[in-house]
Parts: sequence; structure tokens; C-alpha cells
Amino acid sequence: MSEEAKKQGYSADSIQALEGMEHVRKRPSMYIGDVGVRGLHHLVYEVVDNSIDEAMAGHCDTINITINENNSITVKDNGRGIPVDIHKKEGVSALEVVMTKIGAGGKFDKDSYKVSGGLHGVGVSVVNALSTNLKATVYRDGKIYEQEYERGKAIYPVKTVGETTERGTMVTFLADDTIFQADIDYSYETLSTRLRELSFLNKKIRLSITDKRNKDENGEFIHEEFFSEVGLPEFIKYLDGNREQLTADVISLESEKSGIPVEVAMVYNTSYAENLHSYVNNINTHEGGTHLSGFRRGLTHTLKKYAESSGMLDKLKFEIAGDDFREGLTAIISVKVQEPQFEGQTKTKLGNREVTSAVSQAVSEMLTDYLEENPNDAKTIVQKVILAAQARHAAKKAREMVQRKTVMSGGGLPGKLSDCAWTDPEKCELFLVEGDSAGGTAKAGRDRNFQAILPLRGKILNVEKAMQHKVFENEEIRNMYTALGVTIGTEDDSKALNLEKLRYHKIVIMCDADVDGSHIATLILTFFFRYMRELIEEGYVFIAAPPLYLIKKGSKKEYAWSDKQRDEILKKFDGGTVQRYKGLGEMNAEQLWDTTMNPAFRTMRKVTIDNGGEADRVFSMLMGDEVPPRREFIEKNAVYANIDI
Ligand code: 0RA
Repeated sequence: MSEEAKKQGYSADSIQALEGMEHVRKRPSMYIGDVGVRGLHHLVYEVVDNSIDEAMAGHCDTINITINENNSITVKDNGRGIPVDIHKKEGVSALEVVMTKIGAGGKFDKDSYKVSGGLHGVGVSVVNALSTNLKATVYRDGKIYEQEYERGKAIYPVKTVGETTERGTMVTFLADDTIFQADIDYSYETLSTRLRELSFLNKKIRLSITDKRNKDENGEFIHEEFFSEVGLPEFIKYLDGNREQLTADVISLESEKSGIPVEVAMVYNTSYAENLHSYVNNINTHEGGTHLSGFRRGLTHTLKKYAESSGMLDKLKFEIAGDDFREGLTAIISVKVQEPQFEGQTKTKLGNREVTSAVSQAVSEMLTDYLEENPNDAKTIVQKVILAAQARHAAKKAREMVQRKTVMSGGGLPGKLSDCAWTDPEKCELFLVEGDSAGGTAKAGRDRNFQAILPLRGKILNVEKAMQHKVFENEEIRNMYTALGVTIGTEDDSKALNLEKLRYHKIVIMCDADVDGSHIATLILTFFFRYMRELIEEGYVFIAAPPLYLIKKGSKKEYAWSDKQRDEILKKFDGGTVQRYKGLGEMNAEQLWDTTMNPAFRTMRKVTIDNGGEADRVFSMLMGDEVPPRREFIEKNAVYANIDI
């Protein structure tokens, strides 16, 4: 105990609490992942998760989230209200314990079914520690109680501030800008996407978001409400809204095996993409894990058995592989696990062994029934699987051709690649440039030590609509594989990459800043997302940002990346001439280097996947067959720079 603490007569327990809070502020990343944009949004999820827990325990059906004008966040639910009576052991109100003690959240409510609770399950006290100011208001037993905190410390004991007929908890917090490196500025899209996802994962809960920073054309605050009556099947419809379903219904199940609640919904569509989204306690498990293995096992086993006994495979000359059962499949697997063990690089891979058989059993039982009861759908699905197996055979040949040409298997680099001199992948960059002419400029402007240029001809193949073997046969795509040096897949997982052989750790998409350029960038991104997703996940993919304007006056010249910036420069120069760059081709090599390629001055946007489901939905919409939703999206996001995927 510190001298200071002794002087003030704190109890040992409250000292521990204090030290806990200090530790959170010293090492925030240990608790919320990072202190950037992600960590900032994580604070909101942490608070919302507490209300979701209360809803899952059956005591709450409405959760309202508000982004206030000053970027503080308010989360209000209509649950039982956090208890305010004096906690026997701690000697202060239970509310204060929950808010100021690390890991205390709801510990005194052992019976409640608590499995939610954030990526790290850290609780609301962490949010409190990382907020300059937090106010908790509890509506309970006819009274309104309140307590406020500064950087995690209570500034007065819980007090009664009024009477009420409502029940519930309201928390308002302002994230501490001395902790976060990012601006305290929430993305409405990011938060609303997560709330929509939560509403699908937790049916019958009304979640709303209000953004008090912005008004719509009617003068109302931006506001959305999310509510799902049936949960996962509706989630599937939302994700697959831009694809053509192969069967009339979404196949779904809800069961409990060995005490593990399992929910699955799935549908086959006419595309070739596999879209599996898995969740544990409402957390997206990017890296999959035992629940996903269980799903795969159950699916493969059941479909295989059905296909064999139906005689449909009799004429097939080769084995059906695991992949074949999942082509054109969109599925969501959601399990609730009491003590989840998260593994993997980003701690989003479920490790609990017992979950595999629970999910596998549940899926087998449900699917067996479904196939028996819906023989027509069953036949359609098996036919799709057979087609996938045949296509895989064709793809295998095409893939082997690419493989033969990759560096590691002895072939040369693509003729169009202007490679760099250095060979350390960490230092090397590959620019994927639209068109030969811009490619020439980039080649002349680059630093040839560490920057390689690969010009791509016109519009690359839309992989969203193409079968795998077409993808591997496509010359531009083969050039990308070969230049990058990665080998493609195995028999069992045709899209697995071998990243050890990756030749560049920065892959920069450099296209014109116009509609065609954005289209090409999106095509390339679609390819990366569907076939080289690890590259995005590892943070290797970037989008170059060439300037839109050159402003000149006399001997002065400056570049602008937006209309606002252009106007500011014009004001600073007191007039001048404006050149609008329509494409990279209008810049000379020196200009391209100065503005877009020189690491000392350029700004590049790193491509990240905030939300796998949403990214999948956006790609299937942008690159799929349905025109109206695409038009709507493009109109809404007219400036390509705003598409955050
Ligand atoms: C533990 C016990 C009780 C309520 C809660 C936790 C609770 C926590 C949060 C956090 C956000 N909203 C919440 N709502 C409720 C109440 C136990 C009882 O009343 O018997």
C-alpha cells in the first residue's frame, strides 16, 4: 500500500481497485486491444454488451445508443437497473463496485446467464477508467440514482436524484483523449453496422442508434432502429440479399448440445463464393475455430451420406472434397460458451475442444431432417456440389499452371513486372497500376530499390461472378500471384495462401481518381478479398491517394486532395490556376513520386476489414448482378474515398 493511500485510510480492497484502474490506464491495449479507432469503438461495444447480457437474461428488450454532439456516448437499457445497495464486502454501493472494480461486472449475480461481455470480457469499469468523465444513472424501485466518475474514480457516492416509474440503466461516457491516439470521433457506420449485427445475433431485442452530431434533410437527428424477430435466418437474408438463392428457404437450427447453445442458419446461392461467419458470445471469430470445424464436419458428413445413398454420385470419377460442399454457401454459426478460450494471432479463434462435436451433432441432426423433408432442395444442393467438384478439377489444372510459373517453383516473374532491387519483403512495395501508360510513369518515378511496378491491363476479371478455374486462368490475376510470389492453396483449401513467400509487405493499388479508376480498384479489392484475404487481414494492402488538383501561382505550386483543400490553397495564394487531374496519366514521373509514391509525403489508405459480414455483403452487391442496390450504394458513397472496407 502506498504512503499516500495509508494516509487517506483506504481499505486494502479499494487500493486493489485503484491499482486495477491505474493499470488499465497504463496498459489500455491489454484491455481493449488498441488505442486507435478500433479501441475507441470497442468502448461502446463493451457498454452495450452489458445491456445485451441483461437482455439475454430476459430482463430487458430495448437498448438505445446515442452519439452525443461532443462525441460522448450514451447507452440506455430498460433492464433491472444495476443494484445500488451497499455491497457487503466492499462497503460501497454495488453500482460503484461494478463501475470501479476491474472484473467485478455482475459477479454478485451468479445465477444469471452471462456469456456476452466484449472481446476481452473486461466490463464497464475499463470503459470508466479510460473516460475523462462517466455518469451512471439507475432507474430502480421507483427512484433515480446517479453517480459520476472521472478517469475511473467516483467523484461522489451514489445519490438519489428523483423518482421514476421506469426501470433500467443509463451510462454516458466521454473517452479520454489523452489515452486514445485517434480523434474521439465515432463512425456512425461502424457503430450502426455492429448494432445491426447484434440485433440479428440476439433476436427480439430492439437496438437503436441516434447521432446527435448530424441531421437528415428533415432536420431530424440521424437515427436507425434494428430489430430481428427470427435472428440468424434474417441475418442470412440481409447478407445474401444481392445473391440469387438456390433454395426457397434458409435452413436454420437452434439447439443446445452438452450445455452449449448452438444456432446455425445457412443457404446456398448461385455464386461460387463461400461465406462462413462464426460467432462466439456475439463476438465475430474471424479465425474460426472449433465451432467452425464442427459445422464443416457436420455439413460434409451429412451431405456426403445423403448424396451417396441417393446414387447421385455413382457416375462421378473422383472424390468430392470438403470445399465442394461449401461453394455458394452462406452460413452463420453462433454459439454461446461459458468459458471461451480464444487463440490465434488476433485472439479470434475458438479453442474449446468440446464445441466441435456439439456443433457437428446439431448440424448433422438438423440437416438430415431437412434433406429428408425437402427432397427437391436436397437434389438441387447435391447437384450444385457435384458441379463444384467438377469445376474444382478444372481449377486444379489451371492452378497448377500458375503454380508452375511462380518464382518458387522455378518459373520467372511476369514480363510486365518492373521489380525492385532489394529482396527483403518487409522493405519492398508492389504498386498495382491501372494501364500501361500510368505504369510507365510510375516506373520512371519510383525508387527502384524498394518499389516494384506491375501494370494491369484495363478491367481485371470480376471474380465475384467467375468460376474458380476462370480466375486462375486469367492472365492479370496470374501475374499478380506470380509477382507476389505466393503459392495457391492445397487440394483441400484452394484459397489458402503461403504468406512466407510473399515478396512485398506493401501492396499498393494505384488507380485514377475517377469512376473507372474506382471500379478497377474495387475489382482488384474484390479479388484480394475473395482469394487473398489474409493479405488484407495482415495489413499488407493499401490504396494510393493521388491528388485531385494542382494549384499554381507564379513559382508557387501545391497539390490538393479535396475541394476544400483546393479552396484553402487558392485563398492562401490569393488566386491562381487550378489543374484538375483526371488520371494518373496527366502527371509526370516527378509529380507522381512527389505526391503519391514518396513515403515521406504520400498518404495511403490501409485496407481493413471492420466487419466481415458487411464487407462480404458490400462486395456481393458492388460486383454482383443486381443493379439497383449497387447504384444506391454508389450514389450514397459518391466519393470513393469514403468506402471503408
Ligand atoms: C447484476 C444484477 C442486477 C442487474 C445487473 C447486474 C445489470 C447490469 C447492467 C449493466 C447494464 N445494464 C444492466 N442492467 C442490469 C440486478 C439483480 C436484481 O435486481 O436482482
